[in-house]
This record gives sequence, C-alpha cells and structure tokens, in this order.
Amino acid sequence: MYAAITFPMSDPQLKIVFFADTHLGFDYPIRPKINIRRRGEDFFNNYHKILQYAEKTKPDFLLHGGDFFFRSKVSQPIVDLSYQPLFDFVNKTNIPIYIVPGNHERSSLPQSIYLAHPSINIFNRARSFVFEKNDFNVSLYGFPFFRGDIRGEFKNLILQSGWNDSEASMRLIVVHQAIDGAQVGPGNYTFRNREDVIDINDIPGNATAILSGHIHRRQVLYSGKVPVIYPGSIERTSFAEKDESKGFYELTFRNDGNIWFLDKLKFLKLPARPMTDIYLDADTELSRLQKRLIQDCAGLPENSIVRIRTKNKHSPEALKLSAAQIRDLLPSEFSIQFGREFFTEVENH
Ligand SMILES: [Mn+2]
Repeated sequence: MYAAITFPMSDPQLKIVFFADTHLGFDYPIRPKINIRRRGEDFFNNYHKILQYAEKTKPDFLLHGGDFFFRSKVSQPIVDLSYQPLFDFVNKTNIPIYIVPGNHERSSLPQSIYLAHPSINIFNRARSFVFEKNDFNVSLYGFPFFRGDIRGEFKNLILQSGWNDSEASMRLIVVHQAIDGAQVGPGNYTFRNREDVIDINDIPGNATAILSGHIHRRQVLYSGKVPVIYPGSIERTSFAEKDESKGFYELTFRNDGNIWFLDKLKFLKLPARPMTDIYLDADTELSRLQKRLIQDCAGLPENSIVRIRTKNKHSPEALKLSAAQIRDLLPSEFSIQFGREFFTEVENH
C-alpha cells in the first residue's frame, strides 16, 4: 500500500512588478545639435529592462507609481517611444499595467492611441480598478498626483476613489506623493508634518499596502502593519541620488486564509551611471586646469557623469575652460554637467 499523498492547495498569491519615476524623455533630444553622451538612453534602457524582466517572470500585473515622463509637454516621438513598448508588452503578454500620473506629467498623461489598449489602466482621477484572478479579486485605489494640501485632502481622496464601495480583502493604494518619514538626498532630509506630505496615520488600517512614486530613494516605511513602499527612480536623476542604488521591486503578496500580507519584497537592481564631483579653481591658469581635470578624472569609470564645481564661490562661467573644451579633454562616454543644479525640494523630482 502506498501512503496517500495529498497536495495541499497552495495559498493564493499575487506577484506585482512595481516601478516608478522613469522620467522618460529626460535629456533625449530628438534632433541633437551636438553629438554628446546624454542621459536619455539610460532611462529608456532601464525601462526596457523592466519590461523584459516582466515578460520573463510573468507577474500578475505591473504598477507604475508616476513620473512616467520627465515633464508634462512631451514631443510626439518621445510619447511614441515610451508608450509603444508598453503597448507591445500588454498586447503580447496579456499582463495589465496600472499607472498613476505624477507631478512631472502635471497629473495627467499625454493622450495616445496606445493608451486605448484595455490592459493599460490609468488613474486619471480618484478611482478604483479591480484586478480579477481565478479565485480572488484585488482592488486598486488611487488618484493622480495631488498638488497642495494633500495632508488635509488625503482621506477625502481615498473615499472618492471608492474605498467604502467594495468588500475586497486585498486593497492596494497607489499614489505619487510624499508620506511622513520618507527620506531623500545626501543629508537624509525627512518629509514630515507638511501640507504636501500625507499623514502616515491617515493610511487606512485595512489597506494591504500603499505603493507610491515621487520619492527617488527606494524605501519601505510602515503605518502600523501596512507597508508603505517606494521603489525609487529607475536611474539617478540628480546628484542628490549619487549614492543610491536604482531599480524596481517585485512584490509577492499572500493570503493566509484570513488576510493578505506582503510576503516577499525583492529589489531588482538596474545599472545606474556613476556620479562624481570635480572641484576646479577658476583662478588657476588654463594649462594647469587642463592637467588637473585629466588627473582628477583618470580613475573614473568610463560611463561617469562628472559634475564640474568651482571653488572660492566662483560661478562655473568664471572657469577658463568652456564646456566644449572640458568635453574634449574627457572620454566621450562621460556626461558633463555644471555645479549649479542642486537638490532643493521634491518638486524637482
Ligand atoms: Mn520623479
């Protein structure tokens, strides 16, 4: 006699690929006047890598936490370059995507025929979507980036999205906002108690998780038992992110027969361009300045982004080296920028 072997039904589970802040179109001129290494392709490459990963691993759905584009007005070629891979992906795989518009697209995404695909779902207003799996449903609640007093309005927006209209046991909130405790920048600036920051105590206790874009550093916070998940940006957008690893999350939720909970959180790293500050002294004579620059950059990785900063409170314009001269001295795979652009606040994200 053989012992009876039973195969217990495995617990229901849900796998999501969650990414945000793709900033597509950033530094991607369609007709460049000069041929230099730019940042644009870094963002597109990582975006394609995420879609390729999802095609291979077949999650239940994809979620984009906003700042899909780098700004609200995007040229048609950029719109097509960005939407077409997404359209092809959902068309080929039948895996849906949900997108919440961010502040960089001024809370609404450019229209396109590609977005008409029924598997591309956009939170163009406070609303909900239901994702149906064989034996359970998932409710997603969200709203586009809200500018202004989100601290005062968050509870209303959650109600407007239909929070009380369903009995779903798995409830995900998808937003593009700062939430109390989120940290950014080299000085670990922490958002807290501001009118443009969600009060973490206002997150409903029966939410399964809240998933957000906007904060470019990946991190997980908790509101009681509810995880607050930021995947961060897919590439470094500014020097404030120079020490941060970049990528996206694969989230696995499970149901223990009673409640849904986050079971696994996997961070998938993406290539990120190394960033280095070089300090030059505007008072130095040209030939020494050239030598100095070459010396300082000699050991850097070949795809570096170098930020030229000036000593003694000089502006970069006071340097005896022009941008073109600096580019001539450094490997062509470098990207060069100047030290004015500095992290100020999250609006720059
Ligand atoms: Mn952003």
